[in-house]
Amino acid sequence: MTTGTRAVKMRLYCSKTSPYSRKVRMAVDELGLTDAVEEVLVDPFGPTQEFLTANPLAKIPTLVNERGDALPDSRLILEYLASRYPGLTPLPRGLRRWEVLRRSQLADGVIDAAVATVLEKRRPEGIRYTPWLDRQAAAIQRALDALNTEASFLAAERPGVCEITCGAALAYLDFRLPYLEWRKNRNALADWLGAFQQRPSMQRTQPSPQ
Ligand SMILES: N[C@@H](CCC(=O)N[C@@H](CS)C(=O)NCC(=O)O)C(=O)O
Repeated sequence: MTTGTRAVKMRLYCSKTSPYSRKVRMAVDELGLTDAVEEVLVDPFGPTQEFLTANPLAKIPTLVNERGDALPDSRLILEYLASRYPGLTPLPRGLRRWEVLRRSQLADGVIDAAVATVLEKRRPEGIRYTPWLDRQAAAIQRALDALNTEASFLAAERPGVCEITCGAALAYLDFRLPYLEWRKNRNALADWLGAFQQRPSMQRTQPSPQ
């Protein structure tokens, strides 16, 4: 009979195409936690009861941690993992903290607008709302212009929450909205992603159909 205790694995409800899920999957990889986190692939639009019990909002990613608490948002999960496990560049203290959080929020906003675009385009053509799509595209372009002017602050080594969010956002544009040609006139951001994409955490979390 085995008397040893086995560490409880965390469970990550996620998909291999969701950019929010990718943020968490990258962080798990960067933190060397792949053996400690079991990925449970779910479709938030066809959810299982088990997933709905973990997250009544039916959104991925959701992380059920070692204590059984379900964390229902990528930013929250990244904060949780970064506070418990060493490996990511921590948020700076003082005023620089808000600069990093501001940039991360812009990148999260790019993901929000890109996901909204993808969902709108899934509606039958006759009931797609073009002004809404135009609004999302314009928001993406403006936010990328802002990030491009600040790309020198993004690290290629030992990423933090901001780099992970930017990497997931830009790679999602390549995956779902390539027609936006986001690299045009944004060399700094394009160069940064080119280097960042070589990281194993980016390579191992490439989108794939489930
Ligand atoms: N703010 C959330 C957004 C999560 C989110 O919207 N995920 C999408 C998948 S890419 C989802 O689950 N959508 C289902 C829905 O909106 O009902 C986060 O950062 O985790």
